[in-house]
This record gives sequence, C-alpha cells and structure tokens, in this order.
Amino acid sequence: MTAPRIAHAGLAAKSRTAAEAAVLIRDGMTVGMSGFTGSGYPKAVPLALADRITAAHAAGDPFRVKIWTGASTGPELDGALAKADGIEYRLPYNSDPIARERINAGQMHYFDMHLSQVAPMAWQGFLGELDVAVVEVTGITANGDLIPSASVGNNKTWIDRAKSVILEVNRWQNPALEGMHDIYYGTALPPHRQPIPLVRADQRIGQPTFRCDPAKVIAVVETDAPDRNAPFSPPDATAHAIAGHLLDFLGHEVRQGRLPASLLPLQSGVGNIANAVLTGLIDAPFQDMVAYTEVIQDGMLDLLDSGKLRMASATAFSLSPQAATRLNADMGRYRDRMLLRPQEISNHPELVRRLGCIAMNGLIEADIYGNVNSTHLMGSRIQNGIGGSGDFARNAYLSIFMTPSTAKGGKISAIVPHCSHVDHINQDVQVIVTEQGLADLRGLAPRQRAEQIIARCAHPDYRPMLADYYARAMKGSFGLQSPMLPGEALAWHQRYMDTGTMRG
Ligand code: 0RQ
Repeated sequence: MTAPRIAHAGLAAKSRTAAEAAVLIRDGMTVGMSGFTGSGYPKAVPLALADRITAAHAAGDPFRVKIWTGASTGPELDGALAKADGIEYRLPYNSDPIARERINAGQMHYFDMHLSQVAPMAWQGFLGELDVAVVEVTGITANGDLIPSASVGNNKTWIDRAKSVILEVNRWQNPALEGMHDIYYGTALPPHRQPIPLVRADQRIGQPTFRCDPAKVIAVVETDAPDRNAPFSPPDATAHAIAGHLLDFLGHEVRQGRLPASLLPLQSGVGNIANAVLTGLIDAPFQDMVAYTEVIQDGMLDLLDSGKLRMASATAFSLSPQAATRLNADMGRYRDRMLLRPQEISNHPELVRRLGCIAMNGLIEADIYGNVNSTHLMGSRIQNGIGGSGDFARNAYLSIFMTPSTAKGGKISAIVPHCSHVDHINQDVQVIVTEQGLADLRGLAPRQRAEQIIARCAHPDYRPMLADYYARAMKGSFGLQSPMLPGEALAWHQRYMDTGTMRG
C-alpha cells in the first residue's frame, strides 16, 4: 500500500471539493497562489473560482480578486480567471496570453516586479493584507508539515502571511519530490535582517517542508493533474549560432584566467535560446558545473545527465511534458542533485553577488549603448515581465543578454537607437549576443559600446541604418557622451506602428 498523501488526521478531515473551497474566496479578496513558470500551481480551486465569478457576473454582481503568485502559472489559473474577467490586480509575473490581452486592454492592473522582492514586500505591508493562500503541495505529513510541490516560489510567505489557507494536494506530483526542497526560515525585515548563511550553490540552509498552523487551513482539496509545461521547439540555426558565440566567449574567458574551468554558477532564463545554450554546454569543455538559477528546464536536465553539471539549485521546474515524465520516472536519481528554494533565496541579490553567477537572459530589444528592454513591445505593450532577470543581471559576476537580431520575420530590429522602455540600464549589461555575433561591453564607454553593438550584433539589413543614425547623432546630438537624436530615436518604433516594418 502506498503511503497516504494526507497523513494528518485533522487536515484529512478538512477535505472539500474545489467548488466548496472556492466558496471561501469572496469578491475583493487578495489571494496568494502557488505556481512558478507553469509548475506547482493550484489546478482545481482557481477553475472553480472562475466558474463562481462567471456566475456572479451573469447575475450582475461584481466579483474580482487580486492575485499574487510566484511567477507565471497555467491556463487553469491565470487563463481561466482572466477569461472570466475575475482579476482586478496581478503580481509579480504573467505570461498567460489571455491575461496579457486584458492587461494591454487596460482591464487589469499588473505590478510587474523583481521576483526576489515579492516576499519581503508582502511582509512590509504596503501591498495590503493577504486574505487567502491557495497552495499546491505534494503531501501533508503526520504532524501537519507540508511537502512542497514542483515549485516553491513564495509559498512559505503566503502560508505564513495569509489569514487562511486552502491546500491542493496533487497526487500527480511525484512523492519522491519529498526531500528535494530547502525552505529557509531565517529571513526578516530590517533592522533584524541577518546575513543569509549560503556560500555554495549546493548548500542546504533550511528544512524540507513548510510549517503551517493546521488551524489556519480552511479546506484541503485533492487533485490529480499535470503541470502545464510547454514543449521546447528544437533549437534552430539562430539559437545554435547564439549558443556557439556564447560558448566561444566563455571558453575565451577561461583561457584568459577570468573564469574557472568549471565556470561559475549558471543562471539561465526561460525560452528556446536559453535552452539551446544549456544543450550546447553538454559538448563544451567545461566540467563540474553548478547552476544557481530560477528554473530547471529541459536543457538543465540534459546537462545533469551528461555529467557536466554537478547540481542545480532553483525555485521551480519548467520542463516539457517529455522531460517531466523523464524526471518523474527517475526522481530518486535526480533528487540529490537538485534543490528547490523559496524565490527570495534563489534570486537573492546578496547570494547572486556572493556566488558570482553567470546570468544569461533573453531580451526584447537592446539599444546601441547596451540598455535592455525585457518587457515592453513598442514601449507600451507588456509581453511577460521583468521576472528574475533584474535580480540576476544587476548582481551577476557576468551579465549576458541574448536575442535573435530581428523579430517578426525580420520586420523589427532587436538592436535599436534607443530602447522604447528600459528594464536593465547599460551598467547592468556586460555582454550582448545575437546570431550575428557577441559584443563584450565590459569597461567600454557609450560610444565604444555603440560601435561594438552595431558592428557585431545588428542584422546586416539594419546595420547601415543604425550606422547612419549614429553618424548623424554624432553631429547633431546635444551632448556626445551618449549621442542621440531624440525625435528620430523612437521614430523607429513609430515607423513599425505606421508601416509594419522598421526598415527605412
Ligand atoms: O512574440 O510569440 O507573438 O511571435 O516577443 O519572443 O523570440 O519567442 O523570445 O521566448 O526568448 O522571450 C524577453 C520576452 C524573450 C523573455 C523575452 C516578440 C516575439 C514573440 C517572444 P510572438 P521570442 P523568448 C528568468 C528570466 C523577461 C523575464 C526573464 C522574457 C515574443 O525572455 O520574458 O528574463 N524575459 N526572466 O515576436 C516586438 C521586438 C520583439 C518582439 C521579441 N523587438 N519587438 N516583438 N518579440 N522581440 C525566468 C523568469 O523570470 C520566470
């Protein structure tokens, strides 16, 4: 007989259906849900809540809630609640297409924020009270501790801070996840903050479970549903080229003695290019690598399998269905080589700086001085959010951004005279890589950066336009520290909006 998922008698007695649990959430409430990049999010209560909201709206009654999570979730959470027009306010990260449309249509407020700051800000209190936590767990121990699921995110904070807690116990999650988590309870607000005692990526500083006062739990819902995990497309020629330039550069840094042969702890963003870089590392000459990152994606699993990656510390899995099956089938083998931590620890600036992470993130556009836009299309339309990119980019030992040199079939240049929105200032951007090449911007002044970025990163279709702009800016700019023609700089984006292409 397999061990029961809910071993605490008092909590087993609180078993409810998702619909019964959803009744406990009311209009205007703030709800802290689990979930990070499509893993470990509650799958039944949000759907039942969306049904309640739809029924309320049909009856002419108002019903909207504020939703806090770890990061992006799945269609049963963000998608269903946004479709029902049930989200009034959302933080800290969204990649759901329906919610994105609502945000960009001005129907939903979105506080897009650094992921490391969510928990401390929730404790500061200015975000308001947290009425209910809805958290997916893998199981409940006999003494009422909660075994975390495939993501940790902000769950510790939601459970501690919420007035009441609804648990989803998901039978689909592998019970062998138990023991993989490291939940650190030593954080506090100033003036009581202490140094976080972590000096190695593989170090355990906490405990494997969440503490939870059983009296706060108002419902326990059993589920059996998979995480949403989008498949990765196989790396195309562009992704291979970007990975190739980046791996050459890392090899060069090792040969120069500026990086150890095992590199430094890797942080990798989400998406196909990041995945291609991880896959490329399998054949690269670096051994005994470690990752201190946010998410463990397919490429990271491959890298672990290859023996090149010794261990990975993160806050969540973000695996394709095939990789999730692979992990689930062989959890015992992977378990000692992976650690999932709260996102305030996985993304903590103090730790990213101390460990000396190599940060590798995607971007929407970069300008010729190396400022980076990770979030907004044409300056106003949100794509996803800053996520953890700022936590890592500002504090990394080496801050790398990578992108195809064009978007939308070549109609948009990812290298522009002036970013339409800036998430990462040029001081936080040390290397930019496109399939065209790599610009090492470390130690370069703005005009030196512009020459490198235009020559090495811009697509040949856009390089002459950028060079022409830059030459004219050198003549007509108000100052020559970062030459700029203000009217013309953003006109690139206007041209796309007027004509459907940035080409002149
Ligand atoms: O849109 O799907 O409609 O065609 O933006 O672009 O090329 O698929 O790239 O998946 O790597 O995402 C910056 C968004 C890149 C991501 C970003 C359009 C493009 C496409 C996506 P379509 P791609 P990726 C840790 C790190 C912030 C968070 C972060 C991101 C869509 O990397 O969200 O780094 N980063 N977290 O067509 C107009 C441009 C465009 C453009 C791309 N210049 N203009 N549209 N697109 N460039 C992980 C977490 O924090 C959880």
